[in-house]
Amino acid sequence: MSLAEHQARLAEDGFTIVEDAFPLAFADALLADLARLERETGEGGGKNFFEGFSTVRIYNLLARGKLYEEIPVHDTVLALVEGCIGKSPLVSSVSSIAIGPGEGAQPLHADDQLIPLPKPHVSIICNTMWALTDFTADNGATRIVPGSHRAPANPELGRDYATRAAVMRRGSILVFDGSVWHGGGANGTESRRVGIAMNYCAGWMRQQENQQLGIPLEVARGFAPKLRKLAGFGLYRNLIGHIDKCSPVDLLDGTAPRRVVGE
Ligand SMILES: O=C(O)CCC(=O)C(=O)O
Repeated sequence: MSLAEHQARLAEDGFTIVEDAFPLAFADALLADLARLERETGEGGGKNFFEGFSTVRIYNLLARGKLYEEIPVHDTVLALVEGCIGKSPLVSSVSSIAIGPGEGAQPLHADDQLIPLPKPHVSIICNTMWALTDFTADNGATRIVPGSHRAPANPELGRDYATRAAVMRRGSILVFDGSVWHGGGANGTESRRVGIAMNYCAGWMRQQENQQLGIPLEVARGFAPKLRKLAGFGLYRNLIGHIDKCSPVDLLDGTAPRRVVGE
C-alpha cells in the first residue's frame, strides 16, 4: 500500500497496518534484548486489569540500549505520524508489551482519554505497535473499534463493542490514532504475543514518559539529531520547550547556548 493509501485508511478507520515494515532479524534482536531486560529487571506480570496480570511491560526503552534508538525514527511511520498529529512530533513513550498465555482482554480505551478536551478533537496522539511475534486473533492481537476516533466520547469502561483484531505478521507495524478505541486481546495460546508500543504525541504537549529525566543525559548525548528532537531535546516552532530562548540541545551538548528567534 502507498503512503497516501495508509494515510487515507488512518483517517477513515483510525488505524492502518504497515506490513513487513522492519527486518525479522531486527525483531529477533529485540526479542533477545527484551529477554535480557526481563531477567535483569525482574519485571513480572502487571497488577491490574488495565496492564493485565500475565502481561510483562518494560518501560523507558530508549534508556535501556542502543538497539531501541532505531525504533522512533522509522521513515514510513514518522511520515504517517506527522500526517496524523502534525510536524515535529515527540516520542511519548517506548515500551514493550508481552501478553502471556491465559491473559484476558484489556478493557477498551482511547490513548488520549486522560486529556480533558471535548471529543472529537484534532489528532494529538498517534501510536504504533511493532509486531515482534505474529499477532493473531487468538494470541492477543490489538482489538480496534474502526472509526471510533470520530466518536464524541471515550468507550464505557468494561463495555463490549464490536472490534476488529489487528492481525499482522511479525515485522509489521500497526499505526493508530490516539482517539481510536482499542485494547490488547486475550491470549488463548501457549505462547506470548510480543510488541513494542512506540507512541508519539504532538510536539506541543506533555510526553507520557518524562524523556528528559528518564533518559540519562550521557545516553541522550549519543542520540542522532533526529532522535534528540523527537525525545524532546529540541523546540517546537522555535519556542515551546526553550530555556532562556535557547534550545535544550545546547545544554545537552554543553555548547555555548545559541538564542533562537520565536515565530
Ligand atoms: O497490547 C496491546 O495490543 C495494546 C495495549 C494498549 O492499548 C495499552 O496498554 O494502552
